[in-house]
This record gives sequence, structure tokens and C-alpha cells, in this order.
Amino acid sequence: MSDAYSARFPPGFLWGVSSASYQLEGAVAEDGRGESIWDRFCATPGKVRNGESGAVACDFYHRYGEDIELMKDLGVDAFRFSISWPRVLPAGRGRLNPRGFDFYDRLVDGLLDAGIEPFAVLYHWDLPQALEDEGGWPERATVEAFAEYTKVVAEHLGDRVSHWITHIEPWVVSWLGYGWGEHAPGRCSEVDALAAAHHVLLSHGRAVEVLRQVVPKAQVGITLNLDHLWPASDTDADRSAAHWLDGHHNRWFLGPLFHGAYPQDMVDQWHKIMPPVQDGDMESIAVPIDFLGVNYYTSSLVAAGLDGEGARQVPQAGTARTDMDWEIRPDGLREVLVRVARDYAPRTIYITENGAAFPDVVDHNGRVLDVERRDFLAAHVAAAAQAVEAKVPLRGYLVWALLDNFEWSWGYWRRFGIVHIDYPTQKRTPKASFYWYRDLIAAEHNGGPKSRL
Ligand code: IFM
Repeated sequence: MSDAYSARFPPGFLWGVSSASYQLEGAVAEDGRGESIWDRFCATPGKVRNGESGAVACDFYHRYGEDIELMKDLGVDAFRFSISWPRVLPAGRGRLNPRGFDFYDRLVDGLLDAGIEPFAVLYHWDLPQALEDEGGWPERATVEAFAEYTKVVAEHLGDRVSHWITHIEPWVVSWLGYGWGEHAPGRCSEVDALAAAHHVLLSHGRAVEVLRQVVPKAQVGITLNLDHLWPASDTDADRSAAHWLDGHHNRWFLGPLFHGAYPQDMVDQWHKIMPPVQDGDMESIAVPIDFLGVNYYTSSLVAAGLDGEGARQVPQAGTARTDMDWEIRPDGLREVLVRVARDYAPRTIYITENGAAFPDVVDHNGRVLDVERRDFLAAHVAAAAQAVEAKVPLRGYLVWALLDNFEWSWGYWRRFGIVHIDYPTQKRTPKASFYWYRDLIAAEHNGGPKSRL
């Protein structure tokens, strides 16, 4: 796919960068913050590479001013950050921690002063441990705790924040956290995974209701991680394998949010492990939203399992991969956007994450020439432009991530930033991709389009 594009992004299109509380803030024991499931998971031997944790991360809690300056230099319109639930409600509900709120007050004010639109995320995976001790997301009570938390955050920041995202990647929360144990809290049960997914979706619906009451002008959405799954061949077996995996990754979440129902083919297969759906739940989940956030990294070809059952992703020889071993498929981004617009018709779509890990090094001149990342981003921006040309209501593109950061169970081994972090000194070094993105944003602000390389 060519990196050049000729489509015009619509006026007011937002160019931005994304982040998440536990991945960059650090300061886990400061100013009254409570324990999160990620603190506990990282402290459990064998869970995170090298026993690393987000205890210091990028020290954003103290250095956010410097990082806002970097964003100003980059010229972004928007910054997506998440609020750490245990920082503002240390026990998950009840007692407020004013010092925790103070950090987000200062951050939001700093962004607004810099002319950067804050996109506030309510949940990017750092559940208060106290709530996990009561059963976590598989428990219905967590939904009400989330609604309470949403209310206090909205009352506090709603006068200044207009873009709200309830959840990031519910598939990851439920399957990696509760189904397969790769993420906090490290539980391994398919029943729990589907119950968690249902309660995360339900809590999204409740949070939208609360936000509409407390912040009437709010633009509210949810972010899903979506991929495109092509059948590896035209056989019925491969087609149905791809459809099944699409049900697992994508339709299980898109269906309830936009059609008010879990996809019937998946319900038929999962009838023994179905979540406890109560009357009114599906209506609550399908409450109208202002935008859908799409996190996009990769796509794959899918074939039936070797015994003809199940599904397997088929690696494509010759397709370049990132350091996460994910295939680089910008064509999949265009497919995802066109398909979501066609089948689910969200009012607006933002790409709330797109980016790549590569093993960057600072060279002897102090530069980081991350040509692969620059090419990755250029190819995906071009794919996004094709989606715009195909009339997809795409209104923004946010790179993951501004800074290298704590990549969950991979620790610090995987670098996604367009700014390099030297963790021992916390020195920030903008990479070549930063300067490329800065030029792109400047050109787009001046009317684009151009070839970017
Ligand atoms: O780092 C994560 C982020 O927290 C959620 N989306 C995917 C990123 C890269 O794995």
C-alpha cells in the first residue's frame, strides 16, 4: 500500500496522541492513591517480564508539564489520558481523595492552556484492588461502583472536559484479564471472561447515562480494539472460522453496543458460558453514543483448525511484523473502518490508538531513527484517508503512544512511543517519527494533502 494520500481529512479533524494512567504516571504510592489490580499483578512473581511494574513508569505524575510542552511542539489537537480510579477513590467507592483529583485538575488545565483538547478515559485497566477483592468485573456490583466513580469524576472535571471515553478495549479486559490470565487480575475462566465483558459493557451504558446528566454537553464514546479477519481461503470451513473469530474479537462487543444484542451465532456456541443478562441490560448497553473509538494494530488471515474445527490465525510469509510480532496490515484498518461504518453506523469514529513497537536505540548522535515506525504510521494514515474517501465518518487519529511506556506483561521491553524514554534518567528524546508526525500535523493544519515521505 502506498503511503501517499490525496483525500482531504475533514475540517476540524483531530490529530493527537494517547496514553494510559498505569502505563505512564508512576507515583503509585503518592498522595493517597489506593492499590490497583496492576500493582498486585506486577508484585506477583512470574506475571510481568523482569518483575517490572508501573511504579515509576514515565514519572508523568511529576513531569506532565514537560510532556505538555512536547505535545505543544508536536502541534497535536488532542491528548487522550485515563483517570486512575484508585487515585481518586482509593477503595473503589466511598471516600474521595482530593489530592488524586488535584493531579487531573492540573493536567486538564495545563492541556487547555496549551490549546490541546483533553480526551478523558474513565477506565484503562487499573481497577481498585478493593473491588477485585469483592469479585471484580465478573460481579454485577462493580457496575454500580463504576457509575458512582463516573459521577464523582464527571462532577469534578465536567466543566472542562468535553470528550469522554468510558472504556478501552473491553475484549482485553475480559479475555486477557479474566479468561486467559495474561493481564491483571490474572484469572483463567471463560465464564468469568464473559461475565466481565457483560458487566464492562453494562457499566459503559450506566456511565453514559451519568455523563449525560452531569455533563450535558459531553461527547461520549467507548473504544474497542478491532481487527479485520480475512478467511484464508474460499472454503466454507475457513469462512466460518474467520466469522467465528470475528464474533469473538469484534461482533461480541459491536453487536450489544449498536444493535442491543449479542450475535446469535456466538450465543448458540457459548450457551453454556453465557453471562447473567438481566431484563433491561441490553437496552442499557445500547444507549446512543456520540462516537466509537477504534484502536487498530493488526489484522490476519484465518483458517479452520487443523482438525477442521475451531479457528487459527495463519501467519503470512513476507508480511512485515512489529516487535510485538503483529503483522503490519494497514489495509486491515481501511477494512475495519469501512465495515464498522457500514454495519454499525456510529455517528463519528475516532482512531483512538494506532502505533507500533520497534526495538529503538539512541544513536551516537543522540537521535532515534525509527524509520519503521514512521513508515508504519504513514501507511496507516494513508489507509485512514482511504476510509475518509469511502465516506467513513472518521474525525480524528491518535497515535499510540506519545511516550515509550509500561507495556503491561511485557514490561518496558516493548517501545511504542514517538518519544524515547531513557528510564534510569527519564530523559525524553523525540524520535524521527515525532518529527514526521509534527510535519504531517502542520501540513494538515495548513490544508494538506501531500505525500508524506
Ligand atoms: O499498550 C496498549 C494499550 O494499553 C492498549 N492498546 C494496545 C497498546 C499496545 O499493546
